[in-house]
Amino acid sequence: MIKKPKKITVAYEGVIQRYRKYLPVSKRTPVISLQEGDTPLIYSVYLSAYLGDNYEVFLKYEGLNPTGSFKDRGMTVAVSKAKEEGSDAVICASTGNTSASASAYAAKGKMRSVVLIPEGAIALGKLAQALIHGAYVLALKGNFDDALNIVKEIAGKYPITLVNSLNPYRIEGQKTASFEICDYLSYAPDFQIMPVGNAGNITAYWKGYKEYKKLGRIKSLPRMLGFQAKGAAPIVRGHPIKNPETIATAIRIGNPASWKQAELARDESRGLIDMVSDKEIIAAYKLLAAKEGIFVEPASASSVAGLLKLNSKGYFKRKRHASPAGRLYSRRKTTIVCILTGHGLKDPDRAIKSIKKPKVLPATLKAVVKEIGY
Ligand code: AN7
Repeated sequence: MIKKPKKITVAYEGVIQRYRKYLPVSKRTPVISLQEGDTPLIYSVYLSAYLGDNYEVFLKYEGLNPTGSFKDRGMTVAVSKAKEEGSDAVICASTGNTSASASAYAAKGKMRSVVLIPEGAIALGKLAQALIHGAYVLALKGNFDDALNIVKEIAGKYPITLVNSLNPYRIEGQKTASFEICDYLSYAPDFQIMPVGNAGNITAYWKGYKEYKKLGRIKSLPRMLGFQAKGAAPIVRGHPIKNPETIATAIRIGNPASWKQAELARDESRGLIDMVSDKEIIAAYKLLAAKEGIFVEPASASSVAGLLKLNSKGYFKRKRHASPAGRLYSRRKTTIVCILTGHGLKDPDRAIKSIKKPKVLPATLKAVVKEIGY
């Protein structure tokens, strides 16, 4: 008798395969994937205890995507669709992570990539990524907003596909992160906190939550709480910032492309968009590393900085019984999810600048033992 072969376990294949029915892809779409997504939602022991008995805080660690940031979720869809439509080149402006992701997916898809970055203002790891993946990297004497204006014009005139989050496929891919959160929790969080730069990601998460609600997968929607850096907070201040400044270079953006959509997410969810200072960002950055063992880049720490800022004002207590769905939290704790958008290794310079340098000793047992206190 011939034995039936054992069922072959198919490895995880990335966000397009997992969420295919909710994405604008068909059988004809060539899937260009690096197995992005499926990132951990980590229960934060420290922050949950810090907020108190009625709260549970989770950290969505998007730094564990293949190129180290959430951009991969959007890039797999944008690059696959570009390929499907016959394009052989992609272009983006970037504060770093978009360029790292675009160049990796373009390499996988055998496409050319061109990236425009603000000179001297992107983290070293991100620059290394774009270069090693073979992108045509151009450093402009200007900021991200200047670079974005140029790539928009180029993509409008020449046969090269724009893969900034103005490309709607980017938003489609990135919405899968909210699906994962809901699938994991089996409900939607009460609050979601995230950094806001060009505002594509807050747009994407909100779209994802609304779609899951419509499909009946979740009963309520989270309040969307976005945080900009104080020196780069156009949405909070209500006008574009000409010369944005912050150590969180990823969100050093003065005129976000998805400004209106971010305000819509804020208002529809009855959330807020606020700002945190570089000092608050660095404090949260160090806290995550020291208390949770999670290394993020500074921009990502702004979500936890925002959590701490709102908590100190009693925000979560006031809002506890008034979620958008109007339900009371009798059966479970108030759930807060902070999005950690990028990996700490992206910006090693910042880590080294933030912490005391290692002490230099003579290479002897005696010196080491004495120094560590034995
Ligand atoms: C780690 O790479 O804009 O509000 O060009 O890299 O969707 O822009 C990066 C943005 C948050 C903000 N966290 O997201 C780029 C770029 C990290 C980021 C954001 C970015 P959006």
